Amino acid sequence: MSDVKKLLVLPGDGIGPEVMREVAKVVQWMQTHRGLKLDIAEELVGGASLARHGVPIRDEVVALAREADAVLFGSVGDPAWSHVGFDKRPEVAILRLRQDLELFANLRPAIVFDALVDASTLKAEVVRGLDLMIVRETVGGVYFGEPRGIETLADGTKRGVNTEVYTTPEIERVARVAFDLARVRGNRVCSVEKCNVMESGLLWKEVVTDLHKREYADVELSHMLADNCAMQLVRNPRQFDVIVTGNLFGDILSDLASMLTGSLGMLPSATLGGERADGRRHALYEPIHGSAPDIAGKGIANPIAQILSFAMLLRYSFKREDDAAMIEKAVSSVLESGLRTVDIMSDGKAQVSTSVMGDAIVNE
Ligand code: GGG
Repeated sequence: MSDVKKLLVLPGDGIGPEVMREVAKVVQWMQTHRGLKLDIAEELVGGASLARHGVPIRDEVVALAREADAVLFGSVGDPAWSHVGFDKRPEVAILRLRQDLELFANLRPAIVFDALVDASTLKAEVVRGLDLMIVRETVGGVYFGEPRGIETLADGTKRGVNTEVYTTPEIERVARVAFDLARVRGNRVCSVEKCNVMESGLLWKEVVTDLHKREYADVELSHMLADNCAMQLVRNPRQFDVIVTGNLFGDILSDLASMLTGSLGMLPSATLGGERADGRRHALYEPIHGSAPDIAGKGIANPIAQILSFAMLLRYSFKREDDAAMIEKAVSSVLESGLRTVDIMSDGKAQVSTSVMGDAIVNE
């Protein structure tokens, strides 16, 4: 087997290309100093692809993603395309990659760096040491369930429909990822749904409970309604180790959790999926934040979530734990030194641009 890894880079829209430029510096450093051998391809997705090719993602790009050892994704979303139908929205790029490569388990770690306890929305004593993993299901649920669409009724009013659908295998496979992760972390899983009002939530709870009984009785399992979970994350986030939940709740709860760490610009993610032809797993790495059109082009975006996404790529896809840990340590040291992008700024710290933050992490 060749030790050259195929990496597909998809910067996307808005701040996506800006923060990806900083990752490129880290990638270059790893190639020069750590013997990382990469065959890198870069392609347009999202609004950038719509503008050039008329589609949010081309079939050729999906094929490249299928062949790649890992995909490093930026962010998609562009207000210029907000008026168009769903099949022509920039976000279709990421939804299609998740579906076509069966990227079903999105790992979203929310970790509070010691240097950033004061940047958290919560009091330092509530968040210090927080290390939480949200496992979000990403190819099912209300994002993809049928029927869906907007129809015009006989009286001229319109009706918008989405449907939450989950099957037993879909729930089991993502729960398995959560239980396996818990075993090498704090050994606790909290399964989150809304079984008090939703049939899909009832099935979710039943399937997770059965799987736990059959295969994971050694892991502590609890269940929580999604609304209660949102409240508990703000009240006492350290009660959680691994949270496993559906597509929509996972998206919302992880954005909430990001503010416990200081900023949406701090949270990376890994989305793991189906088997490739060679038996290995497809995987895509992206920050949880979107394209942030309001700050795009200003050189102030925080590149840390994108850089930490590359660290997750090294850990999960390339099995380079030492290199992943080195990047995380560099981020921690730079934050300790007092450098801050504007989103994590607090009194007495030095506000720096996207590229100065990237350079500082590489130097470290
Ligand atoms: N890097 C994440 C990103 O680009 N998000 C855009 C988005 O809206 N994605 C849909 C989703 O993840 O729910």
